[in-house]
Amino acid sequence: MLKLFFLQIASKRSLRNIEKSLLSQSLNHLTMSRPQASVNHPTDLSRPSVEVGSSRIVYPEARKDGKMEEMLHEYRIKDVYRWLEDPDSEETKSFVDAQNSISQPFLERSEEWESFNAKLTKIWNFPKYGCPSHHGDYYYYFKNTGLQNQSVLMQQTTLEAPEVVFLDPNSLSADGTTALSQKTFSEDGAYMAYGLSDSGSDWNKIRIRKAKERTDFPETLEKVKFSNVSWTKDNKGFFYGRYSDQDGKTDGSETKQNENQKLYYHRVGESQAQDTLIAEFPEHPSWRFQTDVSDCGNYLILSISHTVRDNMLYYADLKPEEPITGKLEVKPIVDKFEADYDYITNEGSRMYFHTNKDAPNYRVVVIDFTNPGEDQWTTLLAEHEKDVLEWAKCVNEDKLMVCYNSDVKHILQARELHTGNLIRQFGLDIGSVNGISGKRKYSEIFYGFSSFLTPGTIFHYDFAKPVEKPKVLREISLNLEGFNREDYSVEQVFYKSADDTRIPMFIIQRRRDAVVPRPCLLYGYGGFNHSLMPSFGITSLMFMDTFDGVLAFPNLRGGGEYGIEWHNGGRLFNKQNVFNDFQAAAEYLTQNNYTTKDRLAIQGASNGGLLVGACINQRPDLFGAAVAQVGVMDMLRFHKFTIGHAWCSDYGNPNEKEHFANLFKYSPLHNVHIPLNPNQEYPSTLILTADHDDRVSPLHSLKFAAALQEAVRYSEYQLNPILLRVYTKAGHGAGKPTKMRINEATDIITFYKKTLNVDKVNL
Ligand code: X98
Repeated sequence: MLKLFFLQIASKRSLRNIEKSLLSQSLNHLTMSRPQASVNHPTDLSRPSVEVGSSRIVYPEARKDGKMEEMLHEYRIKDVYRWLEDPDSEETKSFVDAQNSISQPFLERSEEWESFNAKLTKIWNFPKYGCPSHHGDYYYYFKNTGLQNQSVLMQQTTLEAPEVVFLDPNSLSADGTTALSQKTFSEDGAYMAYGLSDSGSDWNKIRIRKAKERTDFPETLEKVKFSNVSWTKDNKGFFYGRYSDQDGKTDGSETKQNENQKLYYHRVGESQAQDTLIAEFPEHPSWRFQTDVSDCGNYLILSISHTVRDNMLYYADLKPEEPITGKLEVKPIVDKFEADYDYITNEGSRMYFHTNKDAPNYRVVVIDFTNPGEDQWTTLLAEHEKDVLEWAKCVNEDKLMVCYNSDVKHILQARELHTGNLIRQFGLDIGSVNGISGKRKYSEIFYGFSSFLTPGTIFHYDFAKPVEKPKVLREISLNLEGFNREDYSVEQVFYKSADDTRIPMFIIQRRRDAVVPRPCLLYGYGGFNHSLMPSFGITSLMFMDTFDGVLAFPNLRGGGEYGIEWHNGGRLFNKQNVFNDFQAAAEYLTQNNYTTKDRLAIQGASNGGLLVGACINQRPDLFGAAVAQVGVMDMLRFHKFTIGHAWCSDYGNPNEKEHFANLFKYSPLHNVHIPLNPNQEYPSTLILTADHDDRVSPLHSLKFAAALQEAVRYSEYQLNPILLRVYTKAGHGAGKPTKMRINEATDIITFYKKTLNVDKVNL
C-alpha cells in the first residue's frame, strides 16, 4: 500500500527517501522498499468523493502544513496536521465542527438512531447496585435506579434499615457531567473525603462530608490528579498529591504535561493554603505517589511511580501523638523501578506486600521495615505456577482474601494471614470479581461478581459464622423482555497467533443448531498489564440481541492475564504481537464460520483505540467496520501531552532511537495508506473522542482522521466511510453520564447497522 506519511532515513552515507510498503498482505509492513510517492497531491483530482448509499460524503479539507517537518533520530518526519494539536485555535474548532457536521447526520440523524436509542434506553433501565462497605456507624453503597446520570451514594445504619441518600452527584450539575470520582472514609467513619470531576476530566476537586450530618466542610482542594487519599488514624486529616498552579486552563481540555506532583497533608476544616508539604522530588518531575497509612497508623508508605508499571517503596515514620508540621523524612525500602509492590497490611514492623518481584505471577512477601534488605524478605504466599495472584486484602483480623486469575476466570479464596493456608474458596461461575469490601476490624465481607450474561450479584459473608454459606445480598436483574441467559452460550477457545502462541478468546452468542455466519463484534485492548475479564456490557448485549450477533473477546498479549510474561509479550519491541493476536482472532472467527469479513466489526478504546488504528492500516482486508474510541494514534508524540509520558513503559520512549524506529513502524498516524486496490480499502471506520479527554488528548484522533480522509479522498477503491465524532463535555470515559453513554452506544450500534452486512434487526 502506498503510505501517506513518509520517512526519510538520513544514513551517514546518504539521505535516501524510503517509503514503507504494505503492498503484500503478509503483514510484512515492516519492510521499507518502495520508492516514495507524492504525499500532498492526490493522484487524480477528477475522481468522485466517497458515496455511501445515495449520500455522498465530501470530507473536509484539512490544511496540510508542508513546513512542519523535523529530523528526528535521522528520520525526516512530516507532521502536516500539527496545528490540530492546539485545541483552542479557531482552525481546530472549525475542523471539529466540520467533522461533526458529517458524522452527526450519518449517525444521529439517520432513521435507525431513534429506535436503537429507545431500545437501549429500555435495556439500560434496571436498578444497579454496588458492593456495600462498612465505615463507622454506617453502610454505604452506590445505587442507580436505572437511568440516573450518576449513581447515588446511599447510607444505611444496618443492612435492613431504610436507605438514605448520602451524596447525589446528580444534584451537582443539571446535565449530569459532575461525577463522584473517588471517596475515602476516615478510620472512625465520621468523615468522607471525596473527589468530584467535571466533564470526564482526570482533574479532581476534593471535599469532605460529615457522615452523621451529611453536610460538607467549607474547603475545596483543587489541582488534584492521579492521587488517592489516605487518612491518618487520628481522623484529623489526610495525605494527597497535587500539581502546581499552571498557566491557562485546567479543566481537562488542555494538553499540558502533568509533572511535579507534590505530596501534601490536609487537616479537616482548614483551607488548602494551610496544607503541609510532605514530600517533593523536583529532580524527578514524572514521579507520582500513591500513599497508605499503615493499619497500625505508625507508617506512611509511599509507592512512587514514574511510568504505569513498577514502583519504588519509601516510608516515613508517623508519630500519632505529634502534629504533622513539615516535610517528613522518607526512607527507601525499594529504590529501583523493577517490580510492582502493593501494601496489604502490617503487624508492627512486619509489612505484607503483593508483588511480582522475582514472581511473574505475583506473590505475597513480608518485609520487616527494621531489617528491610531483600535477602531478609520472606514469602507468605508463593507464586502460583499458572494462575496470577491479582490482589490480596486483609479482613477479619487475620484473614487474607486473595483473588487469582485462572485462564481469564477469577478464583476467590480466604487464607490465613500468618501461614498462607487456605481457609475456604468462594464458589464462582465463569466470570469476574468486580468489587470487594471488608476490613481487618470487621468479620464481614461483601463481594460482587459479574460476567457476560450476569449484570451482577452481590454476596455477603461473615467469618464469625463460618458454617454459613455466602448469602446473595442482591441479584441485579435485567428487564429485557425475552432475554434468557440459558439461550446463550459462553465458550472459551484458544487460537494460534502468527508466532503460534495460544491466545484465549471468549465467544458469546445465542445458541443455535446450525452454524451460520453472523454479525460479530471483536473487542480488544492488549496492553498495560490490564486483564480483559468477563464482564457485562449493555452495548454488547444490544449487539447480540438486535443483530443476532456474536461477541468475541480475545485476551491479547500485553494484558495481565498470564502475569508479567504476558504483559512483556506485548509491549515495547513486542507490541506488534498484540496486533498480530487481534488479526489472528479475526481470521479464526471467519475461518470457523462465526462470521464473514463484511459482518465483522472491531472495536477498542484508549490503548484499544491504538489497536484498532494499527490493525485497519495493517490488515484492512480483514474487517467490515472499525470503531476506535479515545485512541492513541500519534506514537511519535504521545509522550508530550498530559500523562502520556507515563506510557513509555508499554510503548517505549520516542526520544530513544530504537524505540522511535519501532513506534514508527506501527504508529496509526504514520502508517496510513492510499487504497490502490479493493483489498486495501479501509473498513468503515468511526473514530470517537471527546473535548475533555485529558488522558488521551483528542488531537490523536483528530490528526488520524485528517490523515485517513486525505488518503482515501480520491481513491476509487474506498467506498466505506471514515468518520470522526467529537463529543462535548466528555472525557476518556470515567464519570460519563448515563444519557451520554446511551447516546454514544446508539451512535456505535447505528454505525454497525449501516456499515455491516446485517441481515435482520430485532427491535
Ligand atoms: C494511566 O495513564 C493511569 C493514569 N493514572 C495514574 C495514577 N493514578 C491514576 C488515578 C486515576 C486515573 C488515572 C491514574 O498513573 C497513578 C498515580 C500515582 C502512582 C501511580 C499511578 N493508565 C494508562 C492509560 O490510561 C493505562 C493504564 C492506566 N492509557 C491511555 C495508556 C494509553 C492510553
